[in-house]
Amino acid sequence: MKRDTEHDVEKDRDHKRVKTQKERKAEVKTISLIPNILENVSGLVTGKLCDALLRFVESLPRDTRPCPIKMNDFVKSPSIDTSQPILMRVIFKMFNRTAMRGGYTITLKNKSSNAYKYAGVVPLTWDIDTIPCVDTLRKLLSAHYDVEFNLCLINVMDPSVKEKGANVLGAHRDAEKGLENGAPIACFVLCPTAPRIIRLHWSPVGEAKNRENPLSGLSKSIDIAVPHGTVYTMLNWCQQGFKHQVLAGKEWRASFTFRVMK
Ligand SMILES: O=C(O)CCC(=O)C(=O)O
Repeated sequence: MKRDTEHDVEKDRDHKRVKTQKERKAEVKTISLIPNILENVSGLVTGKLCDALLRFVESLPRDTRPCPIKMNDFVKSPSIDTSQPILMRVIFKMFNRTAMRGGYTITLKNKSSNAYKYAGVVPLTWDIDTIPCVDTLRKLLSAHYDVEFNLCLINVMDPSVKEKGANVLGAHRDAEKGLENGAPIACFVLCPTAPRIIRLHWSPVGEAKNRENPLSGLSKSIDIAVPHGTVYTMLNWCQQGFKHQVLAGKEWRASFTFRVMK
């Protein structure tokens, strides 16, 4: 079949063109998923459960001490009350430098599952099943995807916290060794006032380098506004193909990210 008509060449050129900010903004609402890589599930979590999760997040204490003090006892011998989960900054070493994960995080896991690590560091961890609303969400998602989610990271981003990185989550992939290969990573989102933008960057590693960019070469990244009370799920080789990030926003947001530890 003859393909290189003038029209096709025009079309290709158009596709390869770098998008303007205005065009990217317009895309946010229209591109909502990538088949078999990213999906948005609405209607799975009832209003009642959503409200319970919202109340739970709002009731959580935060480690509000200055960063250098937080750093000293993120892992061991905490000098704060850890009898209940507390939102903490995650601190770890990367390339011999101290790095801090964006937002405030709580790590929850099932009693029987292995510990989660950030660059080799095991953070303070609480049991999922001591928090009934989170455990209900875990069971719902496990049944939906037919896997046993056994780890949940709660992440809160809040623009009213004037601490570096407290309101964003930088581009990263969840390629931690301890995770079950290829299992979905499901993320339930609370953003009662305004949705935040999730950005997915095409950044293939390993075997994904042999794959075609599922964004059809249109773009290196896509922006997605995930609505309040819905779940977005990274499927199959999403982690190998893409990095994901949460952009800064003007309104508070929380997420519950469920993973399967080996
Ligand atoms: O909050 C989100 O949407 C993403 C969370 C995330 O990427 C993570 O927990 O690693």
